[in-house]
Amino acid sequence: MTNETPPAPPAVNVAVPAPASEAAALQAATKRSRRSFIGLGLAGLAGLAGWRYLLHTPEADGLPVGLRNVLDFNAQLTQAYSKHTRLAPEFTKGHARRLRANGDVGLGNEFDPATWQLTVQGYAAPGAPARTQHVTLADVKALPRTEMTTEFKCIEGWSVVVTWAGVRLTDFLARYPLATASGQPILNPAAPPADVARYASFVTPDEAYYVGLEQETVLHPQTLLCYELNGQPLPLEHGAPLRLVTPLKYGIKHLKRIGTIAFTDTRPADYWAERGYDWYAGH
Ligand SMILES: Nc1nc2c(c(=O)[nH]1)N[C@H]1C(S)=C(S)[C@@H](COP(=O)(O)O)O[C@H]1N2
Ligand SMILES: [Mo]
Repeated sequence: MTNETPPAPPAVNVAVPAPASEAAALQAATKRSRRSFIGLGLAGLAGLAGWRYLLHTPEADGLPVGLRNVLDFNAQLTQAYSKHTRLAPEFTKGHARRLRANGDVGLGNEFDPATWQLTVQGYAAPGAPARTQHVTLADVKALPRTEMTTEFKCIEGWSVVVTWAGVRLTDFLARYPLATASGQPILNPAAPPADVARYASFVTPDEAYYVGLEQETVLHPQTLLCYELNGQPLPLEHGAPLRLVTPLKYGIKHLKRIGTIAFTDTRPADYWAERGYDWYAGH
């Protein structure tokens, strides 16, 4: 399929119901994220309504007391929020099911997986020389292996639980430090260096399919470069030798057959965003 049709009512393809604990975890996660959004929304409204009052209270630390309180509250809020980096629910491997192949833009036959290399274009500050590195599949497989069983959701309205294996993008960037302008590695993704590129772009070798990710997703622990699906080497139609997996986003972002990754400060072109879908494609 090369066409995305408007979403049908969500249908979850899990043949066996998730055990109580997993189902409960999923429900709790949904409630939690809803609550935090409501909380942030109310805080925003209160901020607007109280703005004039805050600026007319007596001073503390050279700042109106009201404003000082708000700054402290905001710092707490930011901390509380980023401490709970949202994770997609994970399942036990027994819940994994077959994944259909969907979307073949950029997967033409003029391609030899045996000679494939990943091209990585480092983030270069304006005026600085470009840094480009070529990485083989063996190089990628030599990095720490991460496995996860998550729900894959296509924007067309179907979803299926599958097991992925590959390398975390952050583990890749610890070894190939191309996301920072200075070339320093990202050792702690929760507190990245100040000069990390704001975006990464992923493009097929023939440049026909392309997606962009914002920094938060680049650094997310469940963003993987995958070479295995359901315990088998990744098949060509699913994006061999290497594909992107990011389970907080719809399938449109899971680019198959990565040719080039580039780090940039400008929002990269995105195949389906150009065709009317949301650029972030989160769910
Ligand atoms: N190169 C490439 N990657 C792609 C697509 C595509 O057309 N070309 N389609 C996307 C869409 S819309 C979906 S739903 C998933 C499907 O992945 P699968 O074929 O492994 O199920 O791949 C995504 N990645
Ligand atoms: Mo899709």
